[in-house]
Amino acid sequence: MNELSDGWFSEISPMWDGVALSIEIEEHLFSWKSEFQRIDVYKTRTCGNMLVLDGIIQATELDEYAYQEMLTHIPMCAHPNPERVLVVGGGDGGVLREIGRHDCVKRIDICEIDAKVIEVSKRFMSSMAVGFDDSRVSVHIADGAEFIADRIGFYDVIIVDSSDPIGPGEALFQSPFYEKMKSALKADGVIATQGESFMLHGDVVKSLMDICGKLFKHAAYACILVPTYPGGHIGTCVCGMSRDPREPTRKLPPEIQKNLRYYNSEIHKAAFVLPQFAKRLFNRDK
Ligand code: SPD
Repeated sequence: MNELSDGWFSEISPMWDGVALSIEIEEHLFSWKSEFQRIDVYKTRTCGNMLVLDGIIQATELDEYAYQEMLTHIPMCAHPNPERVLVVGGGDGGVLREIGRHDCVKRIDICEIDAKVIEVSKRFMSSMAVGFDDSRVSVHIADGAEFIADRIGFYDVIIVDSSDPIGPGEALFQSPFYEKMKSALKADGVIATQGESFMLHGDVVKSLMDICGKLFKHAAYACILVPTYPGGHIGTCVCGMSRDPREPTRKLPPEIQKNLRYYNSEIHKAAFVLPQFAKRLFNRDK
């Protein structure tokens, strides 16, 4: 089976062997091989513009809000007063857009390895890339693990919006990176990372949860519904030392909440409720 056939794009990967989501496309708007990966943008028939890295869907204009809101507002609302925030990856700007809704934030660093992703998102995915317009944002084109190495006890919240662990995102799923993130956090800081699917990639999610469980007092997995990700869902692994991130410490003010489409305080808590197989997978079935 080919990635492009008869006007349909199919997302094929060994990470979901024998299963592929197909999306009907109207136009192949852009294709580029950067130093790190192949970047494609399609105009789809029903999902708006779609950003694809190395053949894997990163975001469609139809449903990107679900992932970006949850990956952002869960750690941001688990923290009582996040002022310094770091995004690793996230070159499309969607997570920046969501962080920017929080008035308490004073500084937002984004460390994206591939400058071309930012450039392409600004051109074709403007409803997400609007996040770069916030004056609190500083952009760093660098490797995330190297960037955080010398920032000790600096951030209130770190959000890792990575691609899958095949390709440039691989190191972001391994223990040394989590150790560095822990060092870069303040004592009461919170981390949220792209946590993959507990149904399709149990081994990857278990390994992440094991790494986090050893390093942090609190480590929990929240599920997010996203129709255009494999299996229709994805997760985020949320960790901290001083408080349980499953409980929001702040409710978003009505003027922010009214502009969101997925996140609210109820789904913050509910997203962490695990099905039995996942409790077993994470050894939390007691
Ligand atoms: N299987 C693809 C997971 C992609 C997660 N990152 C998406 C980036 C959107 N900001």
